[in-house]
Amino acid sequence: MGRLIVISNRVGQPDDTRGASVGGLAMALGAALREYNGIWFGWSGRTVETFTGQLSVQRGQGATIATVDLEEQDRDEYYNGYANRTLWPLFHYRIDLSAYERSFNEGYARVNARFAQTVLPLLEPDDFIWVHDYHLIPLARELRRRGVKNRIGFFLHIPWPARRLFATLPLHRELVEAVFDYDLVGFQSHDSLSAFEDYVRGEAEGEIDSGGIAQAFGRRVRLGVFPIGLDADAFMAAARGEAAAAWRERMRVSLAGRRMIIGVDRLDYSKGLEERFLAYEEYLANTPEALEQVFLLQIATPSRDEVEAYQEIRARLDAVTGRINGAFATPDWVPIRYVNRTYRRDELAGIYSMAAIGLVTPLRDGMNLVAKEYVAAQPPEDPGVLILSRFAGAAEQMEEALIVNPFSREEVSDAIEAGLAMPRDERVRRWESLIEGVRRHDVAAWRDAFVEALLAAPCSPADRLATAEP
Ligand code: ADQ
Repeated sequence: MGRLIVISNRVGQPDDTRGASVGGLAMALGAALREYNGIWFGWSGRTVETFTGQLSVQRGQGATIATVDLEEQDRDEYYNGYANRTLWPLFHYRIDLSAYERSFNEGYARVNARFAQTVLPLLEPDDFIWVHDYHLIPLARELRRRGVKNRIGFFLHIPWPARRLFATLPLHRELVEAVFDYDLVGFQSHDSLSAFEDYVRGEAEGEIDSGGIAQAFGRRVRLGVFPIGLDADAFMAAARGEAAAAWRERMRVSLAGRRMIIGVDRLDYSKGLEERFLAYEEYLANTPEALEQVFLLQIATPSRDEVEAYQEIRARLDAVTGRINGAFATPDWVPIRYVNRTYRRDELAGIYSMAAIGLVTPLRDGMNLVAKEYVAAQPPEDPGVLILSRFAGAAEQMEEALIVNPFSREEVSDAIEAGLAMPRDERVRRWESLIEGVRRHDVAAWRDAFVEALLAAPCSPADRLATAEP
C-alpha cells in the first residue's frame, strides 16, 4: 500500500493533541496520514522576496508536514487574487464581486506549477495524492505535465456553480479541462455534482455514464458526492467537558431567563449575515412580545481582511447592527450581541448548547459545519431548533431542520417564530433524526469513503501518456 500525500493551500496540525479544539478536518486527515505514513504539503503562509522552492519538512508521529514559502506577488495574485477574488465569489454565485484580472490567472497558474515542482521530489510511484479545494484545481495537470502517473483525487470544499454562471469565467473551459487530469473528483452535495455534470454535457460536449464516470477532452474522471462531517464524537464530548460547562454557566447568568438565537460564521459575504440581521429585525418588528425576551448572539470571526469585499461587508454589518440595536434596545437589553472573536471549539460547544435556535442561513455554502456543530452540542432532553438555509450543502442531509430561503426575510422570520414556539416533543424528534445523521456521516466516514473511492478509481497510465505534454 502506498503513502497518502495530502496537498492543500495551507496545512493543518495533525499531531495536535487538543482534540476538538483544533478542528475535525486536521484531526481526520491526521489520522489518515498516520495510517498511510503520509505527507501533508502546502504553503507555509510566509512570503519571501524570491521563490526558492526550498521545502521545510517537519516529521511528526507518523505524519510528515512539508511546506514551502511563496513570493508576495504569489500571495497577492494567487491567494488574495484568483482564489479569493475570482473563484470564491464566482463559486458562491456572486459574479458581481468576481474580479477577472489576467495577472490573477497568471499567478494562479504559476503557484500551481510551483506546488507541483516542489512536491515532485517527495513522490514515490505507489503514493496516492489527495488535493483539496479551489486554490489547486489545476494541480493534477501540472503534476501530469511533469510525468506523475499516480492516482490523484480532488475534493472541492465549496459549491460548484451553475453552468451559466461558471461560463462567465474567462478560460472556464481550460479550468474544467484541468479537472479531467484527476482520477476522482469529489463534491460536497448532489447540487454541486449536477452543476458540474451539466457543464460537462452542455459546454464540453462530454458524457456521464451511469457509473459516475465523466468523459470529455478525450479523458475520463470519476465523479462523486462526499459530504463532509464533524468529528462528531469529539465535539459531543467537548460539549460535556469543563470549558463547555463553564460557558454554559456564564451564559445562563447572562441570559437572565431570555432565549438565545445563535449564529457562528467566518465574516464572509457568502454566509448571509446582513440578510440574517434584516430577517431578525423583521421578526422583532412583527413580534412585539419578543422584545426583551429574545436576543441574537452572532459570533463572526474576521476573515480575509486584505480583500476589499471583506472590509466592505464588515463595515456594513457594523452599521446594520448599530442601527437595529439603536432602534430596539432598552437600558438592560440589546437585540443583537455582535462579537468579532474566535473561540475554542469546546467553548463554542458550551455556547451553542444554550441557544434555543441555531440560525444558519448562508446564501451559498459547500456544506456548513456550524449546522452540524449546533446539533452535536444540544442537550438530548431539551434540544434547540436548527434553522438552515436551503442553499447550504448540509440541507441535503439535514431535512429535519427548518429549511428556509435565506433571501426571504418573511420566511426566516416565520421560522424563528415557529422554532421558538416548537413543543419539546417535536424538538426532540427532529433532533434525534438530525444527530443520527451527524454521527453517521462524520468526518471519518467522509475521509474513508473518499480514500476508498480514490484507490478504486480507474487509473489508466496509457490515458495519462496521451495527455502529457512534451
Ligand atoms: P467555511 O466556509 O469556513 O468552510 P464552515 O463549514 O461553516 O465554513 O466551517 C467554519 C468552521 O469555523 C466551523 O467549524 C466553526 O465552528 C468555525 N468557526 C467559525 N467562527 C468561529 C469563531 N468565531 N470561533 C471559533 N470557531 C469558529 C469551508 C466551506 C464549507 C465547508 C467547509 C468544510 O465553505 O461549506 O463546510 O469548508 O468542507
